[in-house]
Amino acid sequence: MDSQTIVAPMTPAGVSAVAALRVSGARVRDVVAALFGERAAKSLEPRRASLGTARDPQGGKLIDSLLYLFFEGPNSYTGEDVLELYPHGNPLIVRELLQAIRGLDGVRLAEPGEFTRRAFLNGKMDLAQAESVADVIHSANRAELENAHRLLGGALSKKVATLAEQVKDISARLELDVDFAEEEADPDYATWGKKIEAIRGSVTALLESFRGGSVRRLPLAVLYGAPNAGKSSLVNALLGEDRILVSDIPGTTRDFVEVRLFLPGGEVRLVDTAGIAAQATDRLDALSMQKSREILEEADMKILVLDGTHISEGDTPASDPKPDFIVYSKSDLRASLGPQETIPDAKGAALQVSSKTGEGLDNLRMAINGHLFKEVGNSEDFWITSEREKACLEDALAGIDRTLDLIRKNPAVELLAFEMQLVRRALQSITGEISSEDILQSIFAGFCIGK
Ligand SMILES: Nc1nc2c(ncn2[C@@H]2O[C@H](COP(=O)(O)OP(=O)(O)OP(=O)(O)O)[C@@H](O)[C@H]2O)c(=O)[nH]1
Ligand SMILES: [Mg+2]
Repeated sequence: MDSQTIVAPMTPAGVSAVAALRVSGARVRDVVAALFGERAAKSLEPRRASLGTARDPQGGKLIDSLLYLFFEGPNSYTGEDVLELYPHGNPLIVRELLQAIRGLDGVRLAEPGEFTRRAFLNGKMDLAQAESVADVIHSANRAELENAHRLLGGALSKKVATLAEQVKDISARLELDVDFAEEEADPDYATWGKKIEAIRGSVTALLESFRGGSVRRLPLAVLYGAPNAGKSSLVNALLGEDRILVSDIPGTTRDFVEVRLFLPGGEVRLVDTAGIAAQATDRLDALSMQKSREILEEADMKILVLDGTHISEGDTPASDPKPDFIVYSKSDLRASLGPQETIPDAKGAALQVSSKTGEGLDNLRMAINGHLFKEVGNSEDFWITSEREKACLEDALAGIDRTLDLIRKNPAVELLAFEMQLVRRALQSITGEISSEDILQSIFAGFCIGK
């Protein structure tokens, strides 16, 4: 590993209350001395926040007054000495601090993921955990986040270590068995076959759990229905703000409008569309309706909004496209209607709401949440997200299949031992017990700067 000290901002460029920078390496104490003075460096205490005035080591010009925190290696994220700085979140300050620090001898800008890479190389975490750090940062919903935390906690690492241990164990005992069996009889291959089948089952299950997370797309719910049904009002009510123009003129919404809605399971895209009438009134109207139909094709959840004050046979669930959920709007106005107009029941997939009084809105949120987000499984469950880990498991599986094949043919034990060694190596490379510079390069290049 190169011995240079590295520095990078941890927060994105832009104005914020506070920004954060991280420095890691042997020269961290010198960085403190250069920015805050020798006295500050001498009195540096691990894990104690200090308030200081950072000055440019070159000209002595004031950069910012800020809080900083020192972690003494190996008790730090990277395992090296680490300094975290929390200046005011002005990009100008962040840039000046960065320049002042990287201007020092032996200090350079960190590459993406380099802090985590050092954490791996210094044994603070294994490779599967290091990869899950990126998952924790990029999880788009609650379920993904929980999974990422399980991986970071070592759920996969433990599982894989157990499997690798079992392979080693079988391999060792098989050799012993063969030694003893020597002239008398063949070893009991059937029993070993069963044990290897069990390992095969675990590896296959892990492989099948794979869910690529690289193209993260927020789930999409689309509201559609006849003009004036109350779609735009509903979006405003769900958001709690008057975001979209609403009027009693049918055809108020022309283009579709997208907003973000935060639900317990995560963030979703909610789209309000132009009302779809049986007949277009003009060319513009036809174009609007066309756009509504297009976005509906992408929807993960199609929510049909029906005007609850005008329920007639024509606009019930048979509508095109088929809804995943039906909302009867304007429930506040229904009180004045006769009881004969009952709302058709769509087996729990329908709800009455009022954008005026808020009736039914919470239930609608929960319905969208339930439709778009999977329930998080019990705390033992996790899925793998890394293509690299998937490839390692595929290698392991191929090796297991070759081993089983050999066993069926009563082979030389050396051949079996060789194949099982390959299986073990494939499993071990998941956690990085075996890894190469190329592999590390490709993993950490995808990380954020400063992580
Ligand atoms: N009383 C009451 N009026 C509502 C409610 N929701 C909508 N409205 C009224 O219904 C009319 C149409 O509402 P919009 O939200 O513009 O309907 P829309 O479905 O977006 O209509 P288009 O954009 O034309 O397709 C407006 O006059 C709203 O004030 C409700 O829950 N209660
Ligand atoms: Mg509208």
